[in-house]
Amino acid sequence: MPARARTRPGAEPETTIGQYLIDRLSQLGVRHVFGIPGDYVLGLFKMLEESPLRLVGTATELGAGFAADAYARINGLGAACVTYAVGGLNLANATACAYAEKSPVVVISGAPALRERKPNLFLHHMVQGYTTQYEVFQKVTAASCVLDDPLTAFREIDRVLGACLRYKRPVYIELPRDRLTSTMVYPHTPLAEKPRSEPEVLAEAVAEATTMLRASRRPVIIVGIEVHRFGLASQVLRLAEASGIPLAALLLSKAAVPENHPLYAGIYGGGMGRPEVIDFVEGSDCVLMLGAILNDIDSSTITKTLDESRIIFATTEQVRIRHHHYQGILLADFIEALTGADVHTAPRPLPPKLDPIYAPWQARGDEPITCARLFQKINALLSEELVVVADVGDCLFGAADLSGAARTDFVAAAFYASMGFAVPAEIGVQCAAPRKRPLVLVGDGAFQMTGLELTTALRQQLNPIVVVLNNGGYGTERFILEGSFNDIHNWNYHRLPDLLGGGLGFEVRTEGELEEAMDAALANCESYTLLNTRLGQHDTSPALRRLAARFAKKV
Ligand SMILES: Cc1ncc(C[n+]2csc(CCOP(=O)(O)OP(=O)(O)O)c2C)c(N)n1
Ligand SMILES: [Mg+2]
Repeated sequence: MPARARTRPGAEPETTIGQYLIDRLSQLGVRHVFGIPGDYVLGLFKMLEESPLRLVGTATELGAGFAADAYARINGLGAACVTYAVGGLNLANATACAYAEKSPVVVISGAPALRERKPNLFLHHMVQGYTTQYEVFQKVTAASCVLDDPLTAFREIDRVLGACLRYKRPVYIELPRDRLTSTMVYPHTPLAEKPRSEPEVLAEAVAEATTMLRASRRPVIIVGIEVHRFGLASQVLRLAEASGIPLAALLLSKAAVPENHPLYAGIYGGGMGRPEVIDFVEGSDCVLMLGAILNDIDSSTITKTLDESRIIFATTEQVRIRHHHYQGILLADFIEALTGADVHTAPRPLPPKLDPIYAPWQARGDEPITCARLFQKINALLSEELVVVADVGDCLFGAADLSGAARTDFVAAAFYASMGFAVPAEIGVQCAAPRKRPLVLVGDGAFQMTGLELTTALRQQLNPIVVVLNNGGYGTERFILEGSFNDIHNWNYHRLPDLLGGGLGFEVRTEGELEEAMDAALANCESYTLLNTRLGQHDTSPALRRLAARFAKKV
């Protein structure tokens, strides 16, 4: 049995390594841990089962990783717990996704006991040696440790958890099974100290940025993903409101600030952006980019590259104004100081919402459903209760345009772009925010990768609405290069409830059927509802069509 914290008369309280890890996660606001057991981690699973944390068993470790990632995006910290190598390496892709997109996930893996490691003996699941998995995870995490020494284990746990919170990136903790119940005196150290900005550097950077903003006539703020991850959204809104500078977001940071805010211009970026928003941003004479991770999906390389001499680029890692680099400034302090800097901009008209997606929805009975009309219907549905969770493929491009009247959250692996993200991510979303209802948009190809995680949704009594965009294969790849490799076997996705023993399924071929199925989905609060939406093989969202047109013009 795992040892619990105890006190010897006259001594400091003691705890075990496993218990300390659980206590720390709990103190930091983690309430769910996603994963699958294995013999190297069974003891920890038992300890977790007996703790206030809730274990959420998933169908695969990849699913656990995506669920923990989405959970972290909403909750501020997430955790996955798996067995050695077969479990851990299955989780590596999801951890890489969390790293690339700045999501604070704690990966915990069991490992062989130190006392069972013998020369010339391979233990089950081993790859090259005992450090293989640790080395792999060093490449996809911000900090990592092996808790092999009780003398340093507590300090190591705090160091690694501190890095997770500070950098909003995943971390890796490996626990050999015979160290789980090793005891040590319970330390009472706070997690890493809060860093501070260098006051003189901050003042100089703010002075340069203020001069640029005051001299500009058409400035714009681009809201990047760090604004969401580091909880800076209200600060950014205060800056926009105090200065009158309009806001645009990137696909990865969609909904980081409310999309119904009166200063919000839309999503800029990629070849798939709406032309009105691209013109608006590229017509700006000063671009204040806050917390952005620049990448080819978000930045509009296909339309025009923004002029470096007009950019104020500030992230948690650097502040660069034109060609000047400032070190040692916190993003939050920079934003705060700019807000107090008395910058005022004359209002300019925001981009109009011209596309049919924004028109009111009226179902046209037997009319076959198209991708554009599906997104129009979804846009009309958006509410504060819904969280749109999009997978990779045309569902992501289509989702970029969604911007209903209400403030709807958005979760997607929009830059790392790993297929199979959305269904398991939905589980993390609803565990973190039980009052929210995930609306999952997923292609048929991506669904075939991780769609069976709906079994986890059933066990956890979650009620997502899952729209499978069934276009008979890898539509996005088909659009780049046609070939038989883009075809996949068709599933009766709507019959999944028969297999899983729960849920509601609908096959949707017409607008009338979409209407009926969506009404039933919204009314079904008990379980998941799946809509197998039959689309033509070459039917794409308006956003993918724009990308195709711009791409063709460029090459
Ligand atoms: C794990 C993973 N494997 C492969 C890819 C490459 N890829 C990007 S989009 C895509 C097709 C997606 O198909 P589907 O989910 O049906 O969406 P569609 O493109 O048809 O809208 C593929 C194979 C990827 N992004 N992620
Ligand atoms: Mg498809």
